[in-house]
Amino acid sequence: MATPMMTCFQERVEQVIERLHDVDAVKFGNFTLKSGIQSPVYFDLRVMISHPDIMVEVSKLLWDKISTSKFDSLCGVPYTALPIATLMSAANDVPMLIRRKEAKGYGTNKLIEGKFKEGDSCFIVEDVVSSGSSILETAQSLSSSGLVVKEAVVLLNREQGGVEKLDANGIVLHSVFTMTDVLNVLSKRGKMKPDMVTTVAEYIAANKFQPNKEILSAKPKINDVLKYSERAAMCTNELSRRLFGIMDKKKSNLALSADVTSSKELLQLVDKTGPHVCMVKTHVDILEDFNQEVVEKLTSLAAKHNFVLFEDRKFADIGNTVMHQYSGGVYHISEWADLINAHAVPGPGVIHGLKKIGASKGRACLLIAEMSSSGNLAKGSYSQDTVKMAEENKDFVIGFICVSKVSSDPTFLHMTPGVQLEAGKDNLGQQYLTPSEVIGNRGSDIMIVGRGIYQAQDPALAAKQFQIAGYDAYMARMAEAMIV
Ligand code: S5P
Repeated sequence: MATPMMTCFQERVEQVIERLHDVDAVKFGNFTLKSGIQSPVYFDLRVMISHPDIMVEVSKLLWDKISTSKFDSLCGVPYTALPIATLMSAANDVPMLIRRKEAKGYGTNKLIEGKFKEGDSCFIVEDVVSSGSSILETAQSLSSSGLVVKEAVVLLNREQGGVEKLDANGIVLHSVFTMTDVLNVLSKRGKMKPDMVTTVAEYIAANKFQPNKEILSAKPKINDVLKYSERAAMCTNELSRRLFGIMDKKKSNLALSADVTSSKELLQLVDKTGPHVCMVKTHVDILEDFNQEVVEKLTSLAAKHNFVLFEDRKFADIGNTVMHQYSGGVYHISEWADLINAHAVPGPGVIHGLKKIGASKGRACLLIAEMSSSGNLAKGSYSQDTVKMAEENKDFVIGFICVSKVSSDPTFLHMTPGVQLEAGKDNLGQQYLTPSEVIGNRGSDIMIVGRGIYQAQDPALAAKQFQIAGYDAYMARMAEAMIV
């Protein structure tokens, strides 16, 4: 029963909490959460979709929470919040946007569905927040498409750091109720046995986010909390030091894979996208009209826009042969490419041969520890042995081509190909992950993007979008490492 002092809003919140309990969206017992933690309370708010009356009331409560804010559109985080946002949008005549989660693989390749223009503000809607990662990921997609996200609203705040993490990323989180509110309401309304009330209260207290110094420094994930500038200072290799410095200065962890086949197209593409990248990767052997003038122009563009030049030659032969391939032939790669890469399959001789040519010129090499294509064989012990080989040759090997972080050494660079704004694949085995997955979740340092940029209608704009998405993911990863 509501007390006379209780506001109408509070009373409605209590009723919804009780209804959620009645339909088993809130359960008490002994549960193992996705994180492996044992919990006496379990929320499965998805069951709401089977109860339209609850959905409608929840959408009204969420709306009442945000009705004084100003925004151009709403965006529900998939999946449960999608229909909730739809109800809010329809009832209040506010446009909605949808952030695509799955690959579309055809058509416009749009990341955000719905009509908007650059600079429009969007309010994010979510059902439950724990650490805030899902909201942050959605916010990053929206902002990389030109939208401004300053606020989000959630039905249930689990009080596990979401508010703080979002705040660190410039987003204010509003919530209708917290886990403590759920406990208070259900115990007051006689829905829980007294010993369960104590157990849940203890669980909430033990898992509650405490923004104190000890927690901030509890789990430093070494190269997650180190800034590019700090990592630059730790590097003994001149090229990796320079590269981290460029990433810091240009706020870019984007490498353009400039896989076009005419020199003119290559130079135009690189000049347009140069301001947004820390690196340009080439396959000179696909140029139909290669000549030395092209590489001279490329190196002057590298100086003009301040990026590193990486020839993706993937050397994979015995030391003596790769020496010739690297220094001679038509391309004279060692004369102009700052960085090259090699497969570890021939053994350390491939590195020693390349080093003989490149080290004295200040060049460096990446080893291919993993690949992005489906069915590739670079995995498990092969990848681990590749990392060992790199560790033994740190004077010349400065990092890896990989699809997730393979070494915790902060002076090694992790570079990941197979990146698009939407996950998916091409029809020849290439597999794509998103910038937030690659940089944010998998701990890579640089994302390599080819067709996502040079096949875009406006490659410079696409490069800018990738630059923002990649840098936002890096900042979010840093913020997360600080509060985990
Ligand atoms: O495992 C790999 C390694 C590399 S270097 N997978 C890759 O796709 N690459 C290269 O990255 C590939 O040769 C191409 O130049 C680029 C990816 O291009 P996109 O068009 O698929 O983005």
